[in-house]
Amino acid sequence: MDYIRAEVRRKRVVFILCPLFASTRESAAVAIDSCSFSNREVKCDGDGWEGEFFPGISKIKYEGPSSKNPLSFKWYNAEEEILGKKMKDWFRFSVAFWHTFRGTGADPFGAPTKSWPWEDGTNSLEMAKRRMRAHFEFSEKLGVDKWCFHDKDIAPDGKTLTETNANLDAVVALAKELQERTKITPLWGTAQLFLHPRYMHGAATSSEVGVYAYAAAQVKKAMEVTHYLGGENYVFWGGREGYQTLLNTDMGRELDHLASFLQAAVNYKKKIGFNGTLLIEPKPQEPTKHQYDWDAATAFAFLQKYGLSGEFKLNIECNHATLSGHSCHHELETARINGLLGNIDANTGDPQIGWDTDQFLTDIGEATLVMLSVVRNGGLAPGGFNFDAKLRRESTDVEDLFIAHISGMDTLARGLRNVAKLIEDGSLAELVRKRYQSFDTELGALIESGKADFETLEKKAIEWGEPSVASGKQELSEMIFQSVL
Ligand code: XUL
Ligand code: CO
Repeated sequence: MDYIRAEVRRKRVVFILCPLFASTRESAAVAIDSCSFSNREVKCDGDGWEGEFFPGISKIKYEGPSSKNPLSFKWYNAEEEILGKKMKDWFRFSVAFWHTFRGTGADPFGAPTKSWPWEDGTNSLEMAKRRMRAHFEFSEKLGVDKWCFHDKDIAPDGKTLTETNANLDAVVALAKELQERTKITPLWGTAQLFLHPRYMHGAATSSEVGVYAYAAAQVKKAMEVTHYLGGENYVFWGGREGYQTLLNTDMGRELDHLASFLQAAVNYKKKIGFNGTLLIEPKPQEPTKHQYDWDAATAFAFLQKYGLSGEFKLNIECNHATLSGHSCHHELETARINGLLGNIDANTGDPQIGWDTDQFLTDIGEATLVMLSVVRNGGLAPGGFNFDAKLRRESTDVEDLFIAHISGMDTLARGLRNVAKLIEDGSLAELVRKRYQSFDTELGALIESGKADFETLEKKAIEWGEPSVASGKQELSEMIFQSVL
């Protein structure tokens, strides 16, 4: 299975395509953004890589459940129609640039483990461009036509904000060119407001007004770039919007600041004509002890309090859901019944590990529950499924990047197929309908229209006497659910 590594050879082009800029690598990389494409041969001036990044892998195909080929889909068949929609339209899968192309395998106890052939160990602009080309080739071969990014993982920082923005523009220009050729566009973009030490107290909730302003400038630019690339959503994940101790924290003031920040984002979005959905991604903690967007219900209450409900939806991440003590299904349903289900960061945690392990989802039962919410929601568009998931530290072959995504896509595809079976069978929906049928009555209608006062209800209680209480049929519901897996 390690044949790719053997086949891949780092091929360096020392600016033969661009003699004008041959003096230094960096100057060539800054000046040139154009690539030429022919029969999969991609040549880009100045990024030091010629030919394919994944030469041993061709476009991943659907081969059906009996296939033993790890580089094929067994359950995900993009064009197949299920429940009235093509599978690709139910999912709208996206590759997360930060995990797949910036994930190093490092953990708090150990050094990076990945050594992808295209990486040269630097965070240069040249490297950023080469990596971007690798990303588009990867997604095209995988058959995924969306991607998600943080501003910081696609381009290196400069010495000043102006230089940083210029670096981002240079990489974005290349991304735009690659997008035009591949038809791969951003599901969402975001600003990374948690890595740099300036954000140690938070970004929009920092105690420093200068940091608040800097974060605003960063979000402004990231929104512009997402808009320019045709992104369909924009995400706010408040990694450091929270506290370590309430003893040194004015929580009320910080939440007011966060609301002002998000309102300014709404205003700017309208100003630049960006029609994408703004998404809040709840997470209870990590890196802070307590994050303000704890879970879907907390985020909803926050949006309501500050009059922002109509302007935002939620990006539910399954691993964040379990960190907050809920199931992913609970978080999805909470978002859905409040009209807030906008996107899913598709991943899972480990049942024994208490932190955000960001694993690819492989549990078919879990995937079926996820898809139950998605189908009830009528899909996610303009949102989709972003694989906010990473290879395990110990998975170090290039092909593992493909296998992980294929496995995640197949698992969710099985979930969708199972939901179709559940719907066709109809007995679970019938069980739920029957459970509430006492409300399909005159009194039930009065209650559900909010018109039943306590006097009327007391009269009924006296008239009817002790109510009869039916079985909840939990085991039967579980039996029906199991039967489709
Ligand atoms: C962190 C997380 C982020 C967001 C984007 O737990 O999920 O990657 O999805 O900032
Ligand atoms: Co996420």
